[in-house]
Amino acid sequence: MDSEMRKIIDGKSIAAQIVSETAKEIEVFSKGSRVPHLAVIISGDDSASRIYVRNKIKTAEKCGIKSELITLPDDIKEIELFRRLNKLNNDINIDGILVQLPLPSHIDPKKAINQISPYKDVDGFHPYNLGRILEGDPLFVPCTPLGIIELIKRYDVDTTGKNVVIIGRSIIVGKPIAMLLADKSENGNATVTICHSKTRDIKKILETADIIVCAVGKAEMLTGDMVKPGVVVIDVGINRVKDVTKKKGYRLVGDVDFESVSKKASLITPVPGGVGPMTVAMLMRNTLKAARLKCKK
Ligand code: BQF
Repeated sequence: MDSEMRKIIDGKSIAAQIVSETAKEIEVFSKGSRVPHLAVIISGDDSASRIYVRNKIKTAEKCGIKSELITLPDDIKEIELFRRLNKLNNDINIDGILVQLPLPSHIDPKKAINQISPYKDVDGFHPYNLGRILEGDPLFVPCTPLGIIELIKRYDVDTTGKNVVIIGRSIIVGKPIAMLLADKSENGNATVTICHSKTRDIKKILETADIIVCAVGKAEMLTGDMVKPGVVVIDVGINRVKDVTKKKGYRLVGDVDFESVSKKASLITPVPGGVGPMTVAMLMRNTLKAARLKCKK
C-alpha cells in the first residue's frame, strides 16, 4: 500500500470488521438468551432517510439482530407516534428503539425522543443519555461520535494533550464528540474547541488544530489552505451535490474538500466510506448493549 492510501482512513473496512466481531458476540449472547431485537420507526418519505434505514436493517441482519421496521404515514399525529413508542418501551421483546430523523415538520423531534425509554435508546439521543456523557459515565453514546472514537482508537491517533477543533455544535455530533474527546479517558484528554457559524476568525483557530472534526453539513467547506500539515481530519458531512455524469444525478461529498485537504493531512476520512459506515456499525453495538442491559434487569 502506498503512503497516499495509508493515510485514508478506511471506515468501510473497519465497520465491516466491527460488524463481524459483533455478529460473533451476538451468536454467543443469543445462546444464553435470545436474539437482540431492534425496532426502527420511520415516518415521512425523506429519500436519504430511507437509504439509511435500509442500511441499518441490512447490517442488523448480518449481525444476527432481528429488526422490525415500522413505517408510519407522514401525516401521523404526534399522540399516535407517542402511543407507538410507549408500546415499544413496554414490550419485553424489544431491546432497542430508534426513531429515524428527520420527522415530519409537525412533530417535535425532541418530544418524540423524550418518549423513548433511555434504556432502549440505541441512538443515544435521549437527554438522559446525553446527560450521562456530561457526567463522564456514558450509557448509550450517539452512534456517530462513538464511531469517530472507534476510528481514532483503531488508527492509533493519540489525543492526549492534542488540540482538537470541532466545527459544528449539533446535539447529535458536535457537542457529544467534544465532551468525549475532552474527557479524562483513554481516547480523550484533548484540548477541545468548538467552532460554529458565529465563530470569529476560524482560520486562526484552525492553525492550532492537530485534529479537526468537521460536522456542519456544508459541502466541501474545509479547504487545504485552512489546515496545517500533518493534521488528522474527520469528515462527518454527507452532502448531495448535483452531478449529471451520475445515474442518480448527484454524488456524495463531505464537509471537507478532500482534494486539497488530503494533500496536507496525515490521516483523513473519505466520503463515502469514512464515518458513515461506522455510524451504522456502532448502532449494532448499541443494540447488543441494550439487549445485555435488559438481561440484568
Ligand atoms: C458511507 C445521517 C445525517 C442525518 C441523518 C454509510 C451511512 C451513510 C454513509 C448511513 C446518517 C449518516 C445516518 C455511508 C446513517 C450515516 O458509506 O459513507 C452509511 O447509513 N448513515 C442516519 O441514519 O441518519 C442521518 C446523516
